[in-house]
Amino acid sequence: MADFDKLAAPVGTTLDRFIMMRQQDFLYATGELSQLLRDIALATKIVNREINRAGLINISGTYGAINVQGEEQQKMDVIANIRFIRALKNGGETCVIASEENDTIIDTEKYQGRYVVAIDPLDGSSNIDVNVSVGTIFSIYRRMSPINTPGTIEDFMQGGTQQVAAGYIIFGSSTMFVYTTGHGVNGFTYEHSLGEFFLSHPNMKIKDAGKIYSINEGLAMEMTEGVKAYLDYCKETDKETYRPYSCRYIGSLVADFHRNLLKGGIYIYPATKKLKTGKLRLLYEAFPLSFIIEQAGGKASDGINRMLEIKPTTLHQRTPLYIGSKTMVEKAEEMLRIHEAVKTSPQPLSKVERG
Ligand code: P6P
Repeated sequence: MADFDKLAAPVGTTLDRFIMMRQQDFLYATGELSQLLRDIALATKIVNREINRAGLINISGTYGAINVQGEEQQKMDVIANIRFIRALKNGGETCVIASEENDTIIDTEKYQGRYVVAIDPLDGSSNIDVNVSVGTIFSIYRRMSPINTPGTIEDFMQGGTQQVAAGYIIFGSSTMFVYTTGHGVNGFTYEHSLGEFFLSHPNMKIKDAGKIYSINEGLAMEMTEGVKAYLDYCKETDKETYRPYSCRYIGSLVADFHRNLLKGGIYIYPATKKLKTGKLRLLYEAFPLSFIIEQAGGKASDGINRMLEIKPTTLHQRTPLYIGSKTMVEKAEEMLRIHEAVKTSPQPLSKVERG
């Protein structure tokens, strides 16, 4: 009977059905945001297929161009970018797109679209050649610009607290689609044989305290005293706070973030001597992951200011990123305050910037 029970077991809730079921959660429940999320999921399935056979169809390696980040584009960067842009254009709900791979905003010519999407189509793509997990990160806002006109760059300058949805896809040992619309975080695992995402991680929450820290310690000499003090803290022995922590750094933001979300931990990409405002991008990396981590009970900052309240000024601006378990991020922030002179910035008094 066991085999029969297994055969007859329900397959679970698909992403499509979950999005439709939760549609009433959205302030503007007219189905457009649901359709947008489905458009992203469709492109994800296509990208997933290509990543899984990258070594077989000669799409590993570099494309032979440098993107706006000054980074060498991988072939899969270009393919993923094309796939997501095309899916969003054809879906019709998005009037304008900001992509890590494009210098300027992308006009979809769908001026009825009420949403704008900022996306990192394939973060960590240089890892594909060595079979390490990679990911896509997206952030969605309602447009500010008038309907029936082209979307504008101001549509992307609303600030992290104005996101209506955010998510990531991790292409790893399994492919998962994780997203929030401000009503908790839910994770879906891709069933290749059915071509569907199924709810596998309902209502995801991060532990207040973990024992994993993720940072490129090879850059430690370029980091500030506060960060170095926190790294020393991570290595000290203290049973009450599970120290010494384990250092786990995959070199793929989505993979490190996802592991920390499931197990507890902190990911740090700080300011360095070379990258004075950090390496990671505010609009399509830090903001969406910060929305998700706060919805999961965690915390995200630039080391001083709440990440979601950072004021965006340019499309590809970078930011230091401290993100993960609440008490671990707070400890890192405390170390920065103790070890680094802080000066008031032109921002409101409640905001300070490192010296
Ligand atoms: P580094 C990948 O290029 C990425 O943007 C993130 O996915 C990753 O966490 C980080 O950069 C790795 O950077 O300087 O440690 O190689």
